[in-house]
Amino acid sequence: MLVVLIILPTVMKQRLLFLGPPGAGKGTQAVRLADSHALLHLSTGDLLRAEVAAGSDLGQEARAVMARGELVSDALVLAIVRRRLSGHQGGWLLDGFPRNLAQAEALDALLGELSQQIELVVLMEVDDAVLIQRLLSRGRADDNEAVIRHRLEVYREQTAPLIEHYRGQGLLQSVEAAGTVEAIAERIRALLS
Ligand code: B4P
Repeated sequence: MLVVLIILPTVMKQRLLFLGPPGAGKGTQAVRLADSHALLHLSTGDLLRAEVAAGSDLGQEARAVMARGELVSDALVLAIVRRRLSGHQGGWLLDGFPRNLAQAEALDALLGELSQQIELVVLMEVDDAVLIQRLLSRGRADDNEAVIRHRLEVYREQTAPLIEHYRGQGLLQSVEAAGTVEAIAERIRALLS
């Protein structure tokens, strides 16, 4: 009997969203993955810091909010994301956005308009003690212990509800985000096919 094997090419997921507490390593992993898979890396944190550094009106509005560890206004962040995603044809990786349910719903609406859909949400999970240690050693302007603890509270209150939002859409996969950068990258890569 002749057996014919048909091997279909694996289609990698290429519209991704990284979710997780501050310091989980979203930015660290996003830069690597976007580079190796030619994805547009959209980090709202980086884009806001660039506005602050440039001293734009938007940056002046964002500066104090970020220094307190709170969330910048939804309207401002959404305007940034809309500008970057509109007209972009290839894959993308959203890092640090959305940060609350209002942003998630606005993103759903924007992606509907653009006829694009999220293919995978990666939840990066790691203990608070590890997060605090990582952020203290990074030492960015918003990385002192009081502000870090406040950012963790903001995460729990405003961002963590997105876990159920995306689980309900069947998009969520969790990754243990402790260990070496390479080991975590490998866990994430395994979710893409
Ligand atoms: P973000 O820029 O998103 O930063 P983050 O959550 O603090 O860090 P991330 O998880 O990306 O960790 P990273 O890889 O850098 O937010 C900053 C602020 O911007 C927010 O507080 C808010 O004010 C504002 N903002 C951003 N998006 C917003 C939105 N959508 N709406 C409203 N406001 C918004 O890693 C952290 C450190 O750990 C680094 O030093 C890294 O080198 C290290 N590290 C990473 N992986 C490691 C590993 N495996 N082992 C050891 N160290 C590791």
